[in-house]
Amino acid sequence: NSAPVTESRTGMEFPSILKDTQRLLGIGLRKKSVFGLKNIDVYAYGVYADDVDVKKCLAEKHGRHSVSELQQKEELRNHLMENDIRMTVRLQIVYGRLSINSVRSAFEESVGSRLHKFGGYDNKELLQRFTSQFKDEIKLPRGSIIELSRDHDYILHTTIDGKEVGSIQSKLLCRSILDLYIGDESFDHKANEDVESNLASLLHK
Ligand code: DAO
Ligand code: DAO
Repeated sequence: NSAPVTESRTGMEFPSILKDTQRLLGIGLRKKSVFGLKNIDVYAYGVYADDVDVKKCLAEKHGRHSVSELQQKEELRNHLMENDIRMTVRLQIVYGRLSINSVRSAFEESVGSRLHKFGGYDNKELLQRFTSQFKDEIKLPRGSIIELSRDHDYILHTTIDGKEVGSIQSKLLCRSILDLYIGDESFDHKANEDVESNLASLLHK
């Protein structure tokens, strides 16, 4: 089954398979309120994970578990974020007037808070290494595609419209980015639920 999946609120379409082996597990929407006045839809996102990595890693941990199904689903999502599983978060820009400065400051706020949460101290250096990839000349019109891919050994590759803009090896950075999208306080709980039910059905098949 390889038809694209549409994010219903924005109409953005996501391929169901990425990089040959990564399967779409969930879709969400990143909104932002501006001046407390209105909510803008900034981008839609799709969360993908490598099929083989998922089965290998999660089957070991959950194959014969007898915990309650609800508890198991949350655990599955956490294992996905914690372990060396190849994953991609694909962002498709909806808001057509993003400036690189607003991207940078949103990033510092949202990723910064997660680096603090998981690292326990201010990771200014790591944050700056990542934001230094955001060159002033980058344009992100509506429809632009940013992919944040975690490769084996926790290397995070960033691409914009298919071109790599940088890569950084950091387990903490990878974990922090994934947390934005499928963590307990993610941008869209719909994505968490999708991921949980898709992981559960992958395992019980
Ligand atoms: O100032 O025009 C504005 C509102 C911009 C909102 C910016 C939200 C940025 C979210 C990060 C996007 C990352 C691709
Ligand atoms: O939505 O607050 C957020 C987090 C945005 C993270 C997006 C990372 C974007 C990296 C690519 C930017 C290139 C200019």
